[in-house]
Amino acid sequence: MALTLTRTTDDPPISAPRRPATTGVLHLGLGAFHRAHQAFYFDRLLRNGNVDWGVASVNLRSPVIVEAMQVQGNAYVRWERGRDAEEFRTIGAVTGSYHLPSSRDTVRDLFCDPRIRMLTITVSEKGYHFDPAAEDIDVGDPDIQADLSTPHLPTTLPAVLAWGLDARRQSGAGPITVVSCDNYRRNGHVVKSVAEGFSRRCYPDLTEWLDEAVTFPSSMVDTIVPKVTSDDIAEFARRTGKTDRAMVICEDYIRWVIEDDFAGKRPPLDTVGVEFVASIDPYETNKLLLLNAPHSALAYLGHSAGFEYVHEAVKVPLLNRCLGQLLSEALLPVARDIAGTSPIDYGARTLNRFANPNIAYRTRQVATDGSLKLQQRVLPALTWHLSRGQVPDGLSLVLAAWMRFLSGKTDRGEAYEISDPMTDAITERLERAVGYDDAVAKLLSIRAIFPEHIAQNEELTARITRHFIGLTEMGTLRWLRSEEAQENWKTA
Ligand code: CS2
Repeated sequence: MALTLTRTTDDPPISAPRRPATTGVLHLGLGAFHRAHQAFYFDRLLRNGNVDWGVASVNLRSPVIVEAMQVQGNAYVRWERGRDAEEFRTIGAVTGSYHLPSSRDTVRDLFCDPRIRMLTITVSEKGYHFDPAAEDIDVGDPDIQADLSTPHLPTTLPAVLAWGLDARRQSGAGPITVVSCDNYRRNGHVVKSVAEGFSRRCYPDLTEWLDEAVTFPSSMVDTIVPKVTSDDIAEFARRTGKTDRAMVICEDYIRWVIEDDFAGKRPPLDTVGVEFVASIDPYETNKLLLLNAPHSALAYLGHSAGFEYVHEAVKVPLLNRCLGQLLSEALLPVARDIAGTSPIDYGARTLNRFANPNIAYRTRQVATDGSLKLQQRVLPALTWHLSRGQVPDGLSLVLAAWMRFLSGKTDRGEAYEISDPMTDAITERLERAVGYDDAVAKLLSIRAIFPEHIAQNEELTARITRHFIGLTEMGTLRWLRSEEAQENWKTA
């Protein structure tokens, strides 16, 4: 990728932190998003001289990034890339990196540290093991079953939370605020439900304490963080003479909104750009609707059409028009009013952000875990329209594009693996399906994804099927260009 970027900070890449912080935050899920987002805000606090909010970061499964962080003394570079400006910034707010399976005692001690008042989480949607119908942990999930039988060796988020918080209760370390930073609607409610669900079964004394001493405010996070490649690391080394195996790349847009419901001391994040609000509802609705939904739409259509990256796909006039239409007809009508942020401007900015040529975000990365992502990003808007007797064609197209993606082959016949927690259910349905209609019907019949009112809507099913056949038979771009596809938009 050609970088025509200009600005760098004085900050020498990967130096030791200016003033070491005391650990005030525990984080679960030491992925790139955490290093580019929450750690950045805590680093801003540290730069302002506020040393109480360093972050101890724990990875639940892989040791790879933990080892890279440890080798670098937990410092790493956050490489922010706008369209024509860049910034290298050393993040020094991480005070320790831990791999849960090999550091259980240390992690338990962190849960029991009274200086830690906030616990943040990024484990992606599937990490919650949440059963939305039961508002509980997914007890059918093999990982949850394993944790239920050996709760002292937790591996999943619900089990780790119950185990760690129970240790905190017993230690008398006091209240704590748990903040989910994943793209889940009402993510505070989701994380509370899974923590309670696990506690009820394995730590009965904990449930009352959770009510008294722990709060779970929902939060909305927003910044695009592509996967770092070995080429990126090499390019960084060429530019700076340093090798950073924990560096992150991100765009120059960032936002974090948190419900103001803290148990005890609240970090002064409002001094570094975080917004504390009474209700997260409009913020998360608009983010999922106006950023994540078009992101998924573009990912499924773009990937099938042969585009590896989001910024390439969004430049294709046909796909760009399609997203514009999706936004104006299906998504913006559902958006909420927020003082100071117009949904139309946010939506337009979204397409601009996708087009940033210095952020190489893989369409495949967005396309993974569709069975969970679509439930958060697309189905609520669909429910909104269906309850008003409308069937927006754009949303039917997104679902058809996802179904098309599940075939495991691009329009040019290149094969790829489907990565989704519901792959088994999906494959089983598709293998039994006879013809397009049946495939659509069978996928819609997966109740863990599609509620009855969506699956049973005949007009919606017909529209999805039409798009599914068109996309598969003609290929993505030819279908979208066809008169029949254009006609569908008009009749919605
Ligand atoms: C993306 C998100 O991969 C995906 O599913 O839609 O990670 C997106 O980049 C972030 O939510 C942006 O805030």
